[in-house]
Amino acid sequence: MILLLSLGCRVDDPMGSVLIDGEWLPGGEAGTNTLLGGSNSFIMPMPGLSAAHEQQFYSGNSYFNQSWVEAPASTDARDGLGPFFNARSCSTCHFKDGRAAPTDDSVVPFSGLLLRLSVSGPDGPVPDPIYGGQLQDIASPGLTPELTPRVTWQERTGSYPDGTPYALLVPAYHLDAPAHGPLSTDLMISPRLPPQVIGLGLLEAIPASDLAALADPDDADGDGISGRIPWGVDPVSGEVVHRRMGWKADSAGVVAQVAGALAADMGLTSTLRPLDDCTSGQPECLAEPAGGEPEVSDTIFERLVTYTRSVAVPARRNWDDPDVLAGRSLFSEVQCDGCHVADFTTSAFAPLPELSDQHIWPYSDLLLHDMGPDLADDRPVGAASGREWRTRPLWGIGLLEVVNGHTRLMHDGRADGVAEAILWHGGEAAASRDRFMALSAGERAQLVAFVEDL
Ligand code: HEC
Ligand code: HEC
Ligand SMILES: [Ca+2]
Ligand SMILES: [Ca+2]
Ligand SMILES: [Ca+2]
Repeated sequence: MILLLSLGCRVDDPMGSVLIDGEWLPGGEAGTNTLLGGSNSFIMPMPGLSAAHEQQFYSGNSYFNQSWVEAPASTDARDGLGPFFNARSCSTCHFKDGRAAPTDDSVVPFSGLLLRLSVSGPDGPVPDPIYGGQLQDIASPGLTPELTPRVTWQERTGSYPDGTPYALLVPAYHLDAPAHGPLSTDLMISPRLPPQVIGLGLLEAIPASDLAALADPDDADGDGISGRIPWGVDPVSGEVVHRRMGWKADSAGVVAQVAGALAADMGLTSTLRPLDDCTSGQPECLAEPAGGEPEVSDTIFERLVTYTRSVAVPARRNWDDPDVLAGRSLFSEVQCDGCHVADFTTSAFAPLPELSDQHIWPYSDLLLHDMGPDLADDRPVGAASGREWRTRPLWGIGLLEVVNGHTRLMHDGRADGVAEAILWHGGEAAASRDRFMALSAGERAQLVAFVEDL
């Protein structure tokens, strides 16, 4: 059947809609791996890469997986970790390029979930004067970690209109033993789970004009869904761009995100982020030795960027299953695609020309949406308000369980599985959620089966 599709046929589904040629290759021919499942689904290079870029992919892969060490060390190419950090390697949080799960009730340390911090400033939020823009719960020897974060979960029960009960978990965050001075009384916290890092170069290659055409900031068409462009300065070009990375789209692109991850998550400086995450309120942090200036050389940085851009998206597995096809129609019917926009064609992409002109299926408009008070972190950042989140691409989502052994979804991992994720949707997505809830149990299962095939 796979052969049939790649020869250009179309498959009619029972609901009468049509599976489009190539839809089972969400990253396009250049960007999809065709492993068809398994725990290595997220670690493959995009098949269309040139030989030179593929070599850089494998080199970047080793830096993504290696553990960095504190300075000074005999191994100059991998020292500089800390003084404050959350993990020793990218792959601790993005294991096999997937996502870590949030920790259980009161278990420490956090295994990948990050807490971003800010306080109110005269012109908007600014980093906390002592604890900075992110909480690090590990420190180099001799330093005390910033504090001990803890999460507790409370059950919230409800039922579908047909009477089927459900139980959701509501997280609460506790910051124990602040070691560097009292916490600000107006401290704002944003919890973030590490997402899978697949297909990111393809997301960068979507023409900005195609995304802008989807924005409807004043909801002119009256469907209850607005969608704003996350404008922000790109630290590389200095230009105002449509920011594309992060749960709140507060990072311009892969380059900015990698520099930010190195500096804030691991305490590793680069040309773009030359300072560790120490504040003037943490003099012992500022006094620690550095592992070079910068700690991550431009060559290693570029390898990491090429790698992070060119991890392939997995092919769909059961696209022709009748339930999956029915779920595909229901996905549009209840207007999940008001935000999770199915497909785009990439434009010319200078960093990796191989990714140009690909028909891709990320299921996201990459716009900011008000998702209601329950999901709000009440911490504005970049263009996003305290209630806005960027539509998550859904590609690869069905393989998280086989890759990472869990099914925790949404920005803080509060949802276990697709149905719970939908139940958490509010704000602009409330009408779509309600339509989902009103479906029969069988139809709900079909819609979930479709999402799990992505
Ligand atoms: C301590 C855990 C942790 C470590 C270590 C870490 N990340 Fe992440 N990563 C995250 C979290 C959490 C997010 C979501 C951030 C956000 O929404 O602002 C993220 C987001 C990303 C994204 C954006 C993906 C998207 O879809 O928006 C990229 C790219 C990325 N990380 C790459 C890296 C690289 C490369 C490294 C190593 C240099 C790294 N990360 C290290 C936790 C981590
Ligand atoms: C108004 C826009 C909007 C609509 C409509 C919408 N979503 Fe979402 N979706 C989002 C945003 C934004 C997020 C990320 C929210 C967060 O993490 O807090 C998200 C997250 C998700 C996630 C979790 C993704 C992950 O990687 O953890 C799933 C699954 C999902 N949506 C499925 C659906 C389905 C199915 C529907 C239709 C019933 C739907 N969504 C309708 C905007 C929308
Ligand atoms: Ca350092
Ligand atoms: Ca900090
Ligand atoms: Ca609208």
